[in-house]
Amino acid sequence: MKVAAVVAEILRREGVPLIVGYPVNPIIEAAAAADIRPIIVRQERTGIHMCDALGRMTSGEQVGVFVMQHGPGAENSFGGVAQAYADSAPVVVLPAGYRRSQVNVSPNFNAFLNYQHVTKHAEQITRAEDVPAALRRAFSQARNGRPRPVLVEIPADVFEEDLPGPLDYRPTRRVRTAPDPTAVDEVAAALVAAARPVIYAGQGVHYARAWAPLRELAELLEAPVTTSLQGKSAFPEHHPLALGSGGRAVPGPVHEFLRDADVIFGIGCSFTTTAYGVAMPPGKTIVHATLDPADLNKDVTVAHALLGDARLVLEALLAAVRERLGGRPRGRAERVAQRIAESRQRWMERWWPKLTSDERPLSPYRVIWELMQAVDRSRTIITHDAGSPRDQLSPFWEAREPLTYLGWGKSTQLGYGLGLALGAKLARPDHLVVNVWGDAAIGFTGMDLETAARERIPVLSILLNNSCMAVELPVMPVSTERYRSTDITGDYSALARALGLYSERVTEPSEIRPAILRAVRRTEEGTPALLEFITAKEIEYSVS
Ligand SMILES: Cc1ncc(C[n+]2csc(CCOP(=O)(O)OP(=O)(O)O)c2C)c(N)n1
Ligand SMILES: [Mg+2]
Repeated sequence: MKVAAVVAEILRREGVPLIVGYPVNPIIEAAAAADIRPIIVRQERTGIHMCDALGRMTSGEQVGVFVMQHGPGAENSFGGVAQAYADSAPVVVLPAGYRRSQVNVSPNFNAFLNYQHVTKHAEQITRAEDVPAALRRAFSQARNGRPRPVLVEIPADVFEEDLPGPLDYRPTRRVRTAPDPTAVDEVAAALVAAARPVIYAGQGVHYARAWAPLRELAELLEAPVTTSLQGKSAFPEHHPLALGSGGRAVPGPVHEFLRDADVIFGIGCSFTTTAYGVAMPPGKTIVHATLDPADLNKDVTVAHALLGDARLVLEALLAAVRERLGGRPRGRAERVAQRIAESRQRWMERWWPKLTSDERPLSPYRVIWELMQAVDRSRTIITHDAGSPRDQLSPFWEAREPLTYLGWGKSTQLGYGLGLALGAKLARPDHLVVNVWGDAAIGFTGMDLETAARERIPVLSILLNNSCMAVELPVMPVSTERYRSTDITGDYSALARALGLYSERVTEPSEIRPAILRAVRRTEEGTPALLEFITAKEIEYSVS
């Protein structure tokens, strides 16, 4: 059995229904022969983003596998792997390598060496017989602990060899870790004693599918809940205790309630310092539950800590809090909910003119607001891109069902959203999947719209075209004035049509919703669509 066939058989045993890749890598042929669908992208970065979304959308159950060639393929994949590392998504990355005699010789790109700091585990195969053990390690690491990319580099001449003897491979599994019972008791006491607790939920809640116990704990403690961008949709945002998600731009209640809190309970989060997340105000008692000990006391000083799978942590806490409260909430919920509703209303009143604006060029806020009203949100998965679209979308998009919003920003690569949407659509073909991006973002990965058409992955792409990098205007006034350095141009609906998509260019406010409905219908018929909205250079965001 040749090494590529061995890899394909291991993928089959690991339950991998499809791989994403870019030639040349012998695993593509071997996978096809083993009835594993290979999806070919137009550049490696997008393919890795797709795998990243497969992992995120399935709570790590289906680990995406990406394959590419040695040298340029491995070099060009770096951004995708770095993004998955920063935003904690599991991906098994299988680059081919230069032949063993050349792989460690300058200037050949050595994936094992170069990917050290953007993977949680990387190795380079030197003998055919080591392939099964290396893949066992890779899948086990991808499934366990903090989800992040892993990499196994297989030199080209190893692919030419046969596995000596029969394949002995058992699929790997996820094993959950439960928290220290003493710490559970300590944290339960701290949460019950808190006068104004706020819960801050991160992506770990999605990976652990801990949505139900999160909600139960919030209702029992009668505590308001906010999320990180990555954790957005972990708690229903139309719930009376929901503050909305954090990010650079946030709904009004988020800062207000965090400022007012005495205890902040972070669950399945890292409390990482980032421009695309809320900073915890000073002087708060921080309670931190995470499965990664490296997170503890990293960016915030922690008063109480729990280590473990978010679901097991929340279930243990629920039992301990219930016992302390005699099984019932204390009657605070109504007052808390009322304060949240008042705060939200003040915030919405401030933004209402933009959300309903009749201006031309269109307000991006109006486009987002119309989109939210036009689609069935409980069956829609949406993601933003870098730039203003993220800050315009994330505060106002009210996510109701778990994993209906793919938020990101620990790294923030322009063009990430399209690959995420393609991967999410593969994971949830019955959902409408939308990416909202700007005209700079499409410049990075727009050619992969062709992948959507060719591979029949009917996503809806919402392009906010303001003919510039608006988010950079405040920091580039001189270069803009003298050299038009923030200006960019393009007819992206023509581009999308040329690549096989359904597309419209929308300039009239009254046409926003009808165009969205037409495009959604086309996606339901199997055709990906791009709507290009000609928008104003809006640079006001909900940041305070
Ligand atoms: C790969 C990469 N390079 C640079 C940046 C920095 N950056 C963030 S947003 C942005 C411009 C965004 O422009 P656009 O997508 O048109 O959105 P707009 O703000 O105009 O709505 C830049 C240069 C980035 N996030 N990613
Ligand atoms: Mg722009």
